[in-house]
Amino acid sequence: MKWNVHRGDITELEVDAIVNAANKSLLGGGGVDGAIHRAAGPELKEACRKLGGAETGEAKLTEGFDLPADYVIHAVGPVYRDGKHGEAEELENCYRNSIEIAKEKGISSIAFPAISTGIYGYPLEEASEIAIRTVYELTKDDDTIDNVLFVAFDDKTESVLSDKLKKIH
Ligand code: AR6
Repeated sequence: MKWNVHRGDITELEVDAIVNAANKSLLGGGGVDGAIHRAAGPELKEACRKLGGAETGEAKLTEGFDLPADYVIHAVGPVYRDGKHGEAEELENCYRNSIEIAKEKGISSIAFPAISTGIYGYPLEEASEIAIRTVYELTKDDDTIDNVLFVAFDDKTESVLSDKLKKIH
């Protein structure tokens, strides 16, 4: 099966690419971003410095360095305000742009964290709906990407993502 919810730490996954829930500086931070930078080692930060930051909704690629994953796709999720400031479109763009990079690179397995649902405060139900719908639509007819993992770090995220995934296919 192509799409699965995986409960665990994204930094441990042996996939072609993991996606990072980054901020606009792309220089690291807390949450999953901090975990990815710690596991990848200091070379990741050096590589990120050369990217010159990114806008909300954008995604940029680096190697994975000490991670089991070959690549990291750094996507900048929106900070949630009230849902009326283009947050949904920006979140959708994170997933869309990450998939686009994966296709360009010929990546066959990719893992996503629940972008924006931690420190950035995006309501979990809505963010999960956007994540699953966007990724499913962009990969269902694609031959290159054959394994997509939606990574949940806690019970609630696991149950909401699993629910949304069941409903879509
Ligand atoms: N593996 C998988 N998921 C994780 C891990 C992990 N190791 N650690 C946390 N999560 P967050 P955001 C989950 O806050 O909301 C950073 O400072 C977490 O439980 O990491 O997009 C950046 O630099 C939640 O479900 O990202 C930005 O400034 C999900 O990952 C800001 O946080 C996203 O939570 C981005 O905030």
